[in-house]
This record gives sequence, C-alpha cells and structure tokens, in this order.
Amino acid sequence: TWKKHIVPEKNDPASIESDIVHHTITTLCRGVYNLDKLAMYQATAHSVRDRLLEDWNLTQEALHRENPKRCYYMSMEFLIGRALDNALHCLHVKKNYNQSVDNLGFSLEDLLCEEKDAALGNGGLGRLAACYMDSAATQDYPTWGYGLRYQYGIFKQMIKDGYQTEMPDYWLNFDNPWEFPRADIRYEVRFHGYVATKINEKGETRMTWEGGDKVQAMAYDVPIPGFDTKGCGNIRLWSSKPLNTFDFDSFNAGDYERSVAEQTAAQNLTSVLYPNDNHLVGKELRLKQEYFFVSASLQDIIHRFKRAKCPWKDFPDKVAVQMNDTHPTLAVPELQRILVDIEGLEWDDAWDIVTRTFAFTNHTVLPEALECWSVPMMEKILPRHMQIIYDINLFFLQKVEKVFVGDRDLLKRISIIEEGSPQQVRMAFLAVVGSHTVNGVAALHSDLIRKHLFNDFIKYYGPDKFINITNGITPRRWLYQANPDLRDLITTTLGSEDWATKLDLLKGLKKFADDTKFQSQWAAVKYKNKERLAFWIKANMGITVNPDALFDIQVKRIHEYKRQYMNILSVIYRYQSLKKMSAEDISQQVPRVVIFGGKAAPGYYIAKLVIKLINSAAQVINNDKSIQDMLKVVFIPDYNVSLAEIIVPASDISQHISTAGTEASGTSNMKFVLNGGLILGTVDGANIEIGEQIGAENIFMFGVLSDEVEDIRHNQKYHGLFMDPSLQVVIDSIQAGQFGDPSIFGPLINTLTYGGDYYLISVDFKSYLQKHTEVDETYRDKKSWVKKSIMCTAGMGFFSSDRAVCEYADKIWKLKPFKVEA
Ligand code: 26Y
Repeated sequence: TWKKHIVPEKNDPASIESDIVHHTITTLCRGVYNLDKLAMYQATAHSVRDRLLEDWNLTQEALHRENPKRCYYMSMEFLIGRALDNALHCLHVKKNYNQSVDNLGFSLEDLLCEEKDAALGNGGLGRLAACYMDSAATQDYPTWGYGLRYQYGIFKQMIKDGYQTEMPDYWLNFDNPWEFPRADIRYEVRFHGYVATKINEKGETRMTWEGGDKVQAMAYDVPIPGFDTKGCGNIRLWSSKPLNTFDFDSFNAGDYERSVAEQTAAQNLTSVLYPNDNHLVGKELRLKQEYFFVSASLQDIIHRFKRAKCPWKDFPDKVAVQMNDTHPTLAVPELQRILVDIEGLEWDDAWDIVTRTFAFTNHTVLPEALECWSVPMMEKILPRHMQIIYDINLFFLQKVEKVFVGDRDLLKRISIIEEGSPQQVRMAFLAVVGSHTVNGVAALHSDLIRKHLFNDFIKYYGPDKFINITNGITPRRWLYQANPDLRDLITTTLGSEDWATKLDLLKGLKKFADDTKFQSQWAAVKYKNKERLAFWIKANMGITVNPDALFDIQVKRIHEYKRQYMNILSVIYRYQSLKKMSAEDISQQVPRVVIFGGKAAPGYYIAKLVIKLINSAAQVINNDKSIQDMLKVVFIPDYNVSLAEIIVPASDISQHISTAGTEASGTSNMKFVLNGGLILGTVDGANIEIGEQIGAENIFMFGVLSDEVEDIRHNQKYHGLFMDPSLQVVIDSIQAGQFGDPSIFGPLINTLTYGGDYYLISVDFKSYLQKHTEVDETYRDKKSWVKKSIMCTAGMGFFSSDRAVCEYADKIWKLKPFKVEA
C-alpha cells in the first residue's frame, strides 16, 4: 500500500506533464525558464523510470518470495543502446508522452536523440545479450544479466582525412537515469597473493588463498522492461571501487603516494571496454576484468541462494548460469574453489554441482578469437585458480585415458593446458569441461564446432552435449520501434499487434504479397525510410543521395573475414564499368548508393586501411560528374545501435559476405530481412537458415561452400593464386593511384597477393559480381522486388529472440516463466 504514495498511477497526458515538471524542479533542480533539450530529456526519462520501478519492485519481490529457479546470463558485453523509446513502447505510454512533451513545448523525437547509447559491447555478441534480456523479460523468464559497468563503452569513431580515429565514449558524463547504484551491494575481489593450507571446522585440510590485493565490486542495476507484461528484468553491472579500508599500516609515510596510486588502479579496473571483436590481445588487465566480473557475480548469486537455506546439492535446481562465450569461464574454477576451499565440500560433490550449473555458448571458430591465457600470468594473478584448473584437467584427462587407453595424441589435443612456452590455458576447453551443455549460434556453425573445434570432446562425451540454438533478435526494438510505419502497416493488415510478441504471425502477410495496393503501401514505407536515412546523411555528412537509388548497405565491425574489402573492390569495379560506358548507356543503369559503417579495432591495421580505401574511393566516385550520380559511396561514421535503428529500415539490399564458415551466425542479417530488406550473402552463418525460411528465390547467395575452403586454401598455397582478371583491373587502378597515393594501400593489396588471400576474395569475386548484376536486374522490376521484400518480412518469425530464449529455457536452463500479477 505504501507504494501508492510514490508510484505514478495515471498515464493521461496531463498527469504525465505534471510528473515531468515535478522532476525538472526536484530531481534536476531547474526552473522551467532555463530548460534545454537535455534537461527535458532527463526529466522525461525520470518520469518514465518511476513507472518502470513499480514493475521492477513487484517482480523482484515476487521472485524473492517464491524463489523459483533462475537463470543468470553472464556476459562481458551488453550492447543495449538507448532506453527511453524502448521503455515508452513497453509501457504503452508513447502516445500520451508525445502529447505531454508537446504541450511542454518540445518534440519527443528530439528528446529521444539526447540520450547517449549504453554502448557496453563491441558488436554481435554484446547486442545478442541485450536482445536476449529483452526477450527474457517479455516472456517472464526469471533471468538476470550480469556484466561490467564500463566507464567508457566502445570508443567513438571519427573519420579524419579518410582514416578512423578514436575518442573516448563519455557516456556517463551526465546523470544516467537508467541505472540504480546499489551502494549497499558490494563484494571484495582478490588478486595475486599465495596459496596456503589450513584445517577447517570439520578437521579437514583445505587450501586457502591469502594475501594479495583486494578491490571492491559495487552493483548498479539496469531495469529491463518487458513488452506487455508486469514483469521487469534486470542487468546487474559491477563497477570497481577501491576498498574503503585504507591500509595505512602497511605503508610508511614515504609509500603514501604509492598507496593512493594503487587505490586509483583498483578504480580503473572497470574503466574501459576492450575494443577487440573476435581478436584476443592477451592483456593482464583484461584477465583481471574477467575474474573481477565472475567473482562478484558468483558471490551475489551465492548470497541469494543461501537466503533460502537449501542444501548445496540443490544449487543447480535453483541456479542456471549461461556463459556468453569464454569470457566468463573463470566462473568454473571460481565456483569449484568456493565450494571446496571455503564451503568445505568434497571435490567430486563440488564438481558435480559446477557441471550441472554452467552452460556455454560458443560464438566463433576464428583461431585468433579463441581465448588462451598464459599459465605464468594466470599463476601470478590467480594462483589458486591455476592449481584448480590443473586439477580439473588432470581428473578429466584420467577419465579420457580410461576410455581411450594409450591415445597420447588425443590426450594432448584435448588437454585444457596447451604445451608450449609459455603453456596456455585453453578457455574454450575449460568451458566445455565445466558445462553440461555447449551450443553454437547457427546450424552451420554448430555443425562446424562439432566437426572441428570440439570434435575430440564428442568422442568422449558423445554428441548430445553439443547443440545448436540459432540466434534471434528482438522484434520490439528492431521492427516495432525502429520502423513505426512498417509496424503500423503490418498491424493494420494483420488486424492486431500480437505479432510483436508472436513473430510467427508475420506469415499472415504472405497472402498480401501479390496485392497491388498492399505492395504500393509497402513500397511507400520503404521509400520513406530511405528518405529518413538520406536526410540523416545530408545533415550529418553533407552528401546528397537519391532515395530512388538502390540502397546497398554493409554495416558491421570491420574485419578481414567479413570482407568489406571485397565489397569496396566491387564498387570500384562498378565505377570503372560506368566510366567505360557512353552517357546514354550510363543513364540506363540502376543507380546505387553503397553505404558502409563499422568500427575497426584500434590496433587492427589492415581493417583501418579498408576504411581508408572506402573513403578514398568515395571521394573520387562521389565527385565524378561523368557517372551522372549512378553510384554514390558513403561511410557512415560511428556506427552504433541507435544509428542502426535508422539504417536498417532503409535498406533495399544488405551484404553479409563473410568467407564461408567464418561468420558464426550474424544477427544484422536478421534485422535487415525483418524490415523487408533483401540480402546478398555467402553460404554462411544464419544466412543459410534465413534462405530456408524466406525461400531461396528471395535471397541472393553466392560463393564457395565452407567445406571447400580448406582444399582451396591448400591448393592456393601449393599451386599459387589465380587472380580473377576483373579483380586484377581493380587492383591495377588502385596501384596506378586512381584513389590517391597508392603506397598507402600496399599492405592491403598484399593481403591478396603475397599474403595468400586467406579469405578467398579472388575466389569469390567473379560470382559476387554476377550476383550484383542479378540484383540490378531484379530491382528494375519494381513489382517483383516489392513482392520479395514482403516475403522477406513474412518469413522471419523464426528469428525472434523470443524463440531463441525459449529454446535456451527448455533445452538448457530447465526454466519456466514466472508470471508477476499486477
Ligand atoms: C576474447 C575477446 C577478444 C573477444 C571479444 C569479443 C572475442 C570475441 C568477441 C566478440 C565476438 C562476437 O561478437 N561474435 C559474434 O557473435 C554474434 C552473436 O552470436 C554472431 O552473430 C557473430 O557471427 C559473431 O561474430
């Protein structure tokens, strides 16, 4: 009943208006006479958050009371983006907020743009975690996310003279209404130190980890509203703080400065997100972040478990932990350590609990992305964990040896410790051994990890431990919110909004695919979205693009395996073809706008050169009057979640052209198709399943198959490269200086020539160009294009993250929805 006094009860525009004004005066301490957009955004956000809080409290209280089994999604990254618009939709109050904000003399759409993205992730893996939290909340699964509260999220990208430069992301410079600091929820985390033995209460000898340095983890909660439900989820993010107890004794006066510096170092632990995507740089600070993260999260989980006074053996019936890639794998030895060293369990009992608790999702097969940590580094920072990992490995290898007697090669291959100097801990193997279930993220990818990366493990465990759960995306953010006109058209056509939580209902659009009126409405929405993007490009970059042109988009992290390089090479080829045509012929072509976006890891030299080449090509092509605007190239700087919300709905075609077998799934492919964009892709990741769902006639696929790649590489190595002549002309033109000083691009071109063309650009180039021609021809027939576009959206039900999260809950977490009543 006390809640009645603080929770806003009315959602009519006048009540909302007074709540906003209330927050400007109290929360912001601002008079109405000096309100700017930012302040107005903050007051609005606070009033929305009040409305969320009720649901948050209801949910957490009910969970506390009933104590059902819960799942914890552990992820070093959550790429959430903005929260306000999403919350307004979830609470179904957007319309009234529009009016209230309008009455106060502002535009809600303007205010939404004031919010800084929560960009606590690199790319696909982090965005996937955010989509899964949305789906878990929407479907009332008692699931919490655990992560880190980085002071600086992914860097801001700026383009200077065509090159990427990086700036820090000051996302917390202003008050963040979407987090609740929990000053009372703090845990200590230890590093370094030494291992000793002690006798416990039962008189048994146990190891104990002593000494070293300690830092404190403090919790911040980010509420995750569910759509159409009273339930509200949560992501708990840890921030490192120096310990309150300042140990003066151990420092004499001369060491005072150093002791302060150490406090600062503690604080810096969670300062910055490592900006590498699919490439490990084995830095000590990163290892510390990983341990800090799992230690704080497990302490919190165990604290909650203990409140119910269940016996330890019931732990896996109350707790499921999903590890988002290997980044949280230290949770395996950490839980084993807590159970054996601190709680006094026997090794085997503890190990049984550990392996019934954890499950592990693999997101990559790229060797350079697989986490391996040097044993000496691990020994120094986490001495007790290193011992435990050795023991886990020893017991595991003993069991394997019993089944495969004398197979020393197998033991060497399957060992968690890789021999070498220095020795390395293979985190993926540790995660497999410590989990009951391992999953890949698309059908092909799961097949590949069963066939290669984890093949030896299948020999020992059998195949059932390794499953596939194809990724999904949340239809709320990626259609309902990002594409309001398409949302409304779909809702009117299907007669209800139910598709937003039951995405399979989209198949109801199929019967309208040939309907001329519906087609023209559908095309009009796409056109409007293209205008919106064209407007953004003009306003922010000064480049004019024509919304009648075919919008061809590739936005994702810049990486050699994703082959943005092949894309720009084909653009240059197109440019040269135009240059060879008569003015009359040029005017008959299908006009194209090729749009790129994405960040390169700051230390990834070749990826940065790709960005430079794109911008250099754009410079020449966009200013060449002779091609009559038949081709434009745009590199959109600082691609992030909120830009994606504008870019995705505006595509005619998008590109997902990784070398077959390298892209685990891809999720932007799903976002584009859901919004009626066609795709041009290789036979890789989720592209394959998208094709199966929407029909082969609605997808442009090309290139070699993943099981051909190995042989081709082998042949190239021993018999030399065959450079496709069409590719050779493109390279020649770059080397001739058509796009500026050719010496700049030398190292990039070498990846194709002397470098052995590892990602098979020259092999796929010809079929890639052919597909582009097919795309142009198909686009000429507007009617048939629109039909394909409708069939795309209509076939995407399967790729809802609701479906994916259900699969996790049923097959892995053994978790049921927990409905909160109002
Ligand atoms: C270890 C560290 C350097 C590291 C950091 C981030 C390694 C990998 C990553 C990120 C990986 C990632 O984003 N993988 C992507 O996951 C998506 C969600 O499953 C997939 O759709 C996508 O194909 C895959 O590249």
